[in-house]
Amino acid sequence: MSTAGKVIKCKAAVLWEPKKPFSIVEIEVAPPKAHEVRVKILATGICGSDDHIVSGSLKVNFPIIPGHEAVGVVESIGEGVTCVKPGDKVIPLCLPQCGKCIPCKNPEGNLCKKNDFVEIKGLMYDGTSRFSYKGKLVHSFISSSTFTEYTVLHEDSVTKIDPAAPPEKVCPIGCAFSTGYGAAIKSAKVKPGSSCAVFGLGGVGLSVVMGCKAAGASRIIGIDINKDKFPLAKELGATECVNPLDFKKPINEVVLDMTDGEGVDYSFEVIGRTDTMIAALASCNLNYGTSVVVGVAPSASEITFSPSLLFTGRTWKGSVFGGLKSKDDVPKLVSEFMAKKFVLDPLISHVLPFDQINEGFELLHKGKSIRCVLVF
Ligand code: COD
Ligand code: ZN
Ligand code: ZN
Repeated sequence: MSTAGKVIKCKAAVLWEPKKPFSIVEIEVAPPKAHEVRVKILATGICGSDDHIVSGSLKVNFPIIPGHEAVGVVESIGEGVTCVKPGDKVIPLCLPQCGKCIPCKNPEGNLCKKNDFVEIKGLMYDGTSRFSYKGKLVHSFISSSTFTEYTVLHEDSVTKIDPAAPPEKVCPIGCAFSTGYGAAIKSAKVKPGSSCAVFGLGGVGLSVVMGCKAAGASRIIGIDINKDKFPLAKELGATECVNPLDFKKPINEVVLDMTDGEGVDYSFEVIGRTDTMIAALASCNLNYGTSVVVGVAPSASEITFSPSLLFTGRTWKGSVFGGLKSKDDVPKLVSEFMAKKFVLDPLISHVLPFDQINEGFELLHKGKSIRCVLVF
């Protein structure tokens, strides 16, 4: 029996307040309105940003259904939707691409004006939610909400992918992989034969390493305070790895020593700390080096640094979703994965049933997981 046009009752992981476990409850998911799409989620990864909601460092409206790195299948579409049809395999886009706003129209832009990143409201464009629990409104998260059997997305926030793509393998393309890989190839535009330093070797940092390698970098220095991250970083392309805790001098001086005093051509901060943002900047060449900030520091933090770090010519820039155009680039990355241009398996350290979501977050807290994927 078709569920199109009807309210669907399904399981979802709802967070009622920060610093509490998720409760899996039966919610109601309203049918998609005009230009919206209802999607059955097949697999969803747990990302650091979801954990920022749990820890309280990311300000959102509660109750909320987090999750934004997933693969699903279209259940039904609202009036006027032409980009997908029921049965299509899709990736929800935590960063929308409306195609009409100024950043969408600029070839170098990707922070679509319809984003729910900058000021997180957790509502659809019309200011309402499609989620409710016992009649009470439940908020969505960054245009996606994937810790639920069914979600409703605006058509700007969904993209069709190769139907043969394995859901539990390609879901990191919905966030971690694109964020890291794109930071190297699109935001930094790493050149063949160049040198790179990647600060932080979690799922996003390892994706930066893969991007640097794909771009033809000849030297990729991985930096992390957890040496257990080194073997995988080397497998994915790091030519050497260093642990700042093994040195008495600051890590940027270590990187200069390793590069005959020149510094690297490109450095990436993929931790989310202000001290490592400065260290990464100081690690790149003082004249033509580029340093890319990928990590998001805690909301109230500020940076003090010597302007001479920039005066000599360095470029310091940020990168959101790897600078990629989400709706256009996500399906391309899925196709490249299917064509074996890069691997994703090493990023997926754990696969758990959806009901074990709290165990998945525990693995992340203990530093044991790169990506934990929940399957429905
Ligand atoms: N020096 C070196 N390494 C460190 C230090 C330090 N002082 N502190 C921590 N680390 C290492 C940790 O050991 C760990 O290996 C790594 O840094 C961080 O990895 P994870 O696994 O905790 O995190 P990731 O890789 O999943 O994500 C990191 C981000 C900083 C990218 C993430 O938290 C973030 O800020 N994301 C927002 C960026 C974005 O655009 N997101 C899009 C939607 S979510
Ligand atoms: Zn737009
Ligand atoms: Zn994410």
